[in-house]
Amino acid sequence: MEKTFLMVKPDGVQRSLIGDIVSRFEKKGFQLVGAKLMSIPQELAEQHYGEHKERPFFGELVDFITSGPVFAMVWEGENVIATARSMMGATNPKDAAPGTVRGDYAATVGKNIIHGSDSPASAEREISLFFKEEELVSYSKLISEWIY
Ligand code: IDP
Repeated sequence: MEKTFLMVKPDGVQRSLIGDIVSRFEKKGFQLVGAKLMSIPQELAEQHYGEHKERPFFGELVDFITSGPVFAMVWEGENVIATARSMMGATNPKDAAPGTVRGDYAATVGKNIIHGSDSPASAEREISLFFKEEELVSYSKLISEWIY
């Protein structure tokens, strides 16, 4: 089963959106297999956003993601990587469709509430950056046979 890394960013935590966001993915039928509220150390933030190192907003991005606690999660399900991205909405909330997390709750690209891995390679990389193997839980739910 595919896994992805999702994270409620500091703005989403401050705005009390953890429960709503978890609920959306649960109701969709995905399964939570790891979660923690944490403060991101500077070095982890720089690694996580390493692909944006040369972008003009990199410093701002690292400052923002380390500015308060985040809620880091690993979700499991069929096609969860791509489906979670579409449930998050476009990176810039002005382009995000209503019904998506960013479309419903965010107003600017710098404070867009949620992060989600954009490919199988980034999911693997980000899960291992944020979680130790023993922090992920493997379990089955009887409801799965009504989803798949
Ligand atoms: P994603 O989060 O939808 O995958 P990325 O292009 O990987 O989007 O960008 C990472 C994060 O960097 C975005 O979620 C957003 O918070 C921030 N970001 C992207 N473009 C800009 C920008 O032009 N100004 C400020 N922040 C930006």
